[in-house]
Amino acid sequence: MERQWWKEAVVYQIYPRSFQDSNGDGIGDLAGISSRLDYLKHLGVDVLWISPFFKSPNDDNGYDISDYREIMTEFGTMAEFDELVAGIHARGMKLVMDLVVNHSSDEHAWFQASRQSRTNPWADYYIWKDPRPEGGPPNDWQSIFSGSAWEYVPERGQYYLHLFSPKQPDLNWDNPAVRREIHEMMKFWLDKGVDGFRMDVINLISKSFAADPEGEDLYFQGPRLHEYLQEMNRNVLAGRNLLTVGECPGASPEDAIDFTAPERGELTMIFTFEHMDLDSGPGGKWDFREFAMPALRENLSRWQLSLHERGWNSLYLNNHDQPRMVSRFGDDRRYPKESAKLLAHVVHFLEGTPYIYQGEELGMTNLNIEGLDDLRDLESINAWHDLVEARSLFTPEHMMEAIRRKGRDNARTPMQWDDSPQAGFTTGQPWIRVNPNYQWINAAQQLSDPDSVLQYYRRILSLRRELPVMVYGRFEPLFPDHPSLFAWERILGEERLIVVNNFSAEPTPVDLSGIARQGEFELFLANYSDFRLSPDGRYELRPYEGFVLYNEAHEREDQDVSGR
Ligand code: TEU
Ligand code: CA
Repeated sequence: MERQWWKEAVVYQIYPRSFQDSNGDGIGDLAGISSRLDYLKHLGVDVLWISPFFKSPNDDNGYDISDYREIMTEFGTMAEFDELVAGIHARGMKLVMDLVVNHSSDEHAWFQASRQSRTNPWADYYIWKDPRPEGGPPNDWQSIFSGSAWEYVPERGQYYLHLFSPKQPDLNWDNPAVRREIHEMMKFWLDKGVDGFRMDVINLISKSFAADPEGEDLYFQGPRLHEYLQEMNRNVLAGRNLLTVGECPGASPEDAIDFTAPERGELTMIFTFEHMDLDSGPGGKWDFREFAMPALRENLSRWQLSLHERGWNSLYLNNHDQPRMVSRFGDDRRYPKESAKLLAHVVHFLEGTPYIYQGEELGMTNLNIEGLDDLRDLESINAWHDLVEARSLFTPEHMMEAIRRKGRDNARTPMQWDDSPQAGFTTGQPWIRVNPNYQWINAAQQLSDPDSVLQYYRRILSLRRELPVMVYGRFEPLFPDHPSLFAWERILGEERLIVVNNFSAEPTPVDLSGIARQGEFELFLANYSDFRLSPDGRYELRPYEGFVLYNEAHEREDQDVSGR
């Protein structure tokens, strides 16, 4: 078991547009993040992953970059970026930037030149194809944001590929000049103090038209993908001890081992999405289904057992593309605090590097989207126009419920700092509506409430720094067929953790007498502050109740279990 800083770290994801506004224009910015670094240090996170802050026309909120070496106008200046990096490092934290190089913006100088003709130096920086003989796009590939994945440009008499929006043309990684440009750009930011990269849809960079003409597999991994990652590693990453996490929709555990096995020289970890599609039907994301814990348990257990000592997992239950985890996997109406703390057990007590999405540590919930006016995200807006208006595949009622449950705007409401107007996010008009529950779900209130979700997260993060078993312990499932219990052990030498979670609103008995001998374990953590160890190892768990036991195989200072 090779120790690595990025295995022991906890990462906090910031969506800058919604984190903290510093100049009253209703849009979060870099100076706003700088003003909240003490809060993040107090929370106890080690790494900040900041979603894109580069020059962009914001067709997809920064995931469409028009200049990779300039700061987005709304977010601030390069001087403010340098100040932010200095502030992060001064507090002993690290910065991971978002590398969005599967595609650029169509307003990037490379594309503006490339679209002019077939013979300019940037002509092959993107993926251009002739129309079908009978006219029309070269094949039926669909964009992930609805509609054809091809856009016609009369100047070239050709179509260009955009797996996302038409303003996000895919870069041609088969062109060595493109790869060189990207490597040099990465070095530019490393020289400015960046400590790692989150790589946007990095498993899509190698295309193959022959292998998948009808585009059945939206997230197709092309033949030269691993070659390009190994080249990037050799030319840029190697020897710098960076955290690199590849966003790899569609990746399997076997793929993850190919990406993260140390001897392969590619990435330190990836984001998988299998557990993000468990409440989707055959019709995809908008064809929503009720969440069922056993499906999540089965999936996460398989990834734990598959990657142990062969690769490395990332652990997350929400981000800027997914609905809030307490609303999706917990019960944000009857047991908001209990289920938020319970879900933290799932993210932080499995083997892998945990990721906290801004506001998760407060138990922030979905927005309860009321109508199209609430929407800002092109994925949801395009899907509405396509699936309801254009092709009537869903009724307006179904689609609105689908967006209410799965829409990305749920994750993008402003951070809830306090109960002042606009939750302390801005003194202006926020770019997206603040969730009205900020009056009782906010950082200021929770900083002074010992029993809050925030204090529970602080407790968990401080324990991770103390106990190697939490980082490196082997995962062993418990009660794998129980209808509502998600429980497991972590084992590292003599050290053992037992984690038990009741994922239902019903009281649930659990018997640990055969697993934890009397007096062998101490109570480590419990999301109901009055939970106590039972001498016979039998418990009647309350709704969304969970706890963590530890077998004292490791000397520890303080004895406080409830996160206080
Ligand atoms: O997301 C890629 C991706 O997988 C998303 O399309 C996701 O599956 C979907 O939105 C969930 O419905 C990355 C970024 O995280 C996302 O914000 C960008 O919109 C996208 O790439 C294009 O850059
Ligand atoms: Ca601002």
